[in-house]
This record gives sequence, structure tokens and C-alpha cells, in this order.
Amino acid sequence: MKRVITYGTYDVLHFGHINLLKRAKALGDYLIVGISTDEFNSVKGKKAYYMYEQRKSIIENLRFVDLVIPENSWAQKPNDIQKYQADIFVMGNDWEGKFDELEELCEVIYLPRTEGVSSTQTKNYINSF
Ligand code: C2G
Repeated sequence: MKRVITYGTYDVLHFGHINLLKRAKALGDYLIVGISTDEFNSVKGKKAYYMYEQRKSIIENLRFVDLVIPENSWAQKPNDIQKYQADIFVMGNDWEGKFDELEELCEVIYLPRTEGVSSTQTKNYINSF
């Protein structure tokens, strides 16, 4: 049983998110997704359209997601990796190199982002009507 973990805000779900999560799951057998809480989003300088509980409900209902946990801080990743026995940590490559210290605990893989789509772009398009 190979366990994969990844983190994100996952606001206004789009196919870039789906592509990331599907490829992450394909690297193992069990996918854990840490969803940024609303409070942590403030730390990240982000304001999500959907509140944490809504974003959690959307992601945990994806067929290939096995567990959703709250992401409350930058610092929780090592503890999560040990607690959930993650073998692989995955992020999109906009984070390339930012989490290499986790290589002491598990494999770290940065996957190419899906170009041409973002939550911000989607929100702006909807607001343009
Ligand atoms: N992503 C992607 N392609 C896009 C947009 C996003 O592959 N067009 C990936 C990002 O690289 C990330 C994941 O989808 O791995 C979630 O993206 P966000 O919700 O924007 O997450 P972010 O705000 O980057 O938070 O501790 C890590 C942070 O919580 C990551």
C-alpha cells in the first residue's frame, strides 16, 4: 500500500486540480489531501470563494481521493507524513524545490502544472458577466 499526500486550497475546483490529484493518486494506492483551512489561507494571503467545509466536501467526494485532512500551517507536513505514513509527497511544480527538506521523510515529486487554468482566472471570468 503506497500512500501519497498533497496539499492545497482547492478553491473553485477545475481540471488543473483534477489533473494534479489524478496523477498523484496514480503514483500510489491511497491519496491524502490536506485542504488549507480558511485561517491558513489568510496566512497564505489567499481568500477562497468556498469555505473550508465546502472545499473539503467537494474534494473528499472525488472517486480517487481517500482522505481529506485540514491544513492549518506550513509546519505540519513532517508530522502528517509520519502520522499518515505517506511514502510520497506531491505538489505542482509551481512549488518546485520548496519542500525538498521533506526528502528526509518520503519521496518528493513535483508534477507539471496544467497550463491555462486557475481558480483566479475562473473567478475573474465569472465576475466579468
Ligand atoms: N495546480 C495545477 N495546475 C493548475 C493549478 C493548480 O497543477 N493550473 C496544482 C498546484 O500546483 C497544487 C494544487 O493544484 O499542487 C492545488 O493548487 P492550489 O489550490 O492553488 O494550492 P496552493 O494555494 O498552491 O497551496 O502547503 C501547500 C499549499 O497549501 C499549496
